[in-house]
Amino acid sequence: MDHKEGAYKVRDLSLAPQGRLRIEWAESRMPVLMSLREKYAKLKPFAGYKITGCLHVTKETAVLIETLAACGAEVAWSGCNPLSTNDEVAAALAEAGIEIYAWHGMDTEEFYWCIERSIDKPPHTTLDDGADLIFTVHHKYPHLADHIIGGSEETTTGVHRLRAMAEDGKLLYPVYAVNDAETKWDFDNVYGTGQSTLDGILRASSVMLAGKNFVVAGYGHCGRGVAMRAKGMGANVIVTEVKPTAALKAILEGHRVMTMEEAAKIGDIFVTATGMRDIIRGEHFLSMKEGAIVSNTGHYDVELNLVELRELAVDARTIRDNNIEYTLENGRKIYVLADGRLVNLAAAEGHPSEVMDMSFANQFMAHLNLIQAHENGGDLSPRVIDLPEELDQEIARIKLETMGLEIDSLTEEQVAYATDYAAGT
Ligand code: ARJ
Repeated sequence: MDHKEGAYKVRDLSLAPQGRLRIEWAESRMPVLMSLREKYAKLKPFAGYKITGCLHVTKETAVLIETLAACGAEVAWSGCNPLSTNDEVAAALAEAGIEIYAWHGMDTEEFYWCIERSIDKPPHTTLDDGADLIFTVHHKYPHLADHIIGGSEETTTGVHRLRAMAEDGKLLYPVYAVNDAETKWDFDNVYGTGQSTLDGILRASSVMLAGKNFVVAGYGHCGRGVAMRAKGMGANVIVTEVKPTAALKAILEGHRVMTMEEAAKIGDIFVTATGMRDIIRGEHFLSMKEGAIVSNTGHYDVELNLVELRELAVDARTIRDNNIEYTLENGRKIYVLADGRLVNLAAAEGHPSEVMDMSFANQFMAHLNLIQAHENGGDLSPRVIDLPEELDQEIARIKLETMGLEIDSLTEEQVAYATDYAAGT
């Protein structure tokens, strides 16, 4: 492990050149974020501010980190999942002088050690995916909140928890719900998760999807994307849900809907995307077919109850990277991918750069808004804040432009018609 006290801790600094190539590849596919870099690198709006982030250390995240740094920020970073760090990318960031504490395969104690090092020098803003950094500040170092202007949160699970915290009056500073921007959840969560989850399952298993019973637990935005792409590959998709409207959407989309108890008996491949714990439990593992493949794509590793699985297993061995074969008392074999951690980031590279481009443009703007509110006496009361709708349109507009696409605009008559309450049949 390469560790320079106070500056970085990564797996192996000599991996930096490979990491740099990956980052350059991502840059070439992230035109919106790169255009923000070009625009604000001249103005240096983050000069004099420290931004601490806790988000998967991938090539896309590196483009965000280096954009913040190019715009004047002092950046410190840790990964938000023990299995999602790309060691090459982490090395390249350390070599570029970023304060980074992240390596693939860390344990829980090391995970929190990394977060704590990233706030040894108090940040002005925090950037989370899953809220572990902001919770560490709130639960263990609440005095830091006096120094912190605000934060941002990347994902659905994190935003849910922060809203609950705000309702209880426990939130100490304002947090932008980046996840809730349309150019985040309606793209990253759907098309990003759809592609990267299948990518992770395929890298870890290399199985044929066509003709398989593919069970998706949870038909939120992430589950919808996974189901759509699995269907496109020829799988027979089965959806399990607890929410009536979500189940209805799944059935009208052409998927089958049933309980997990029923799905467990016939599924070949399982993916959880619910944000809830214990979706697949001991009783389900026991009723599965020989050779069933089980994975999770939700943020936390609580959706598969692997404690119960391990109790039921008489044998376990790693059969391929990110794929453990459990032999049950009943003689059947069950394959668990990426230890039940988010399979798209642990077994593949996460969402493609093209979609993270928009998510991270929102992140960048959230921090810019916080700093500007701080400098201009804006409202910084503790609450969960939505990004403005105009920003979604602006990000989508730049994205379309970089894709070489043009769209129509309304004529003056059409604009007037839209609000003309005298018009009718
Ligand atoms: C960094 C990624 C990537 C990637 O935006 C996505 C989200 O909400 C997550 C929940 O933890 C994962 C995050 N994500 C997906 N792909 N973050 N780089 N390539």
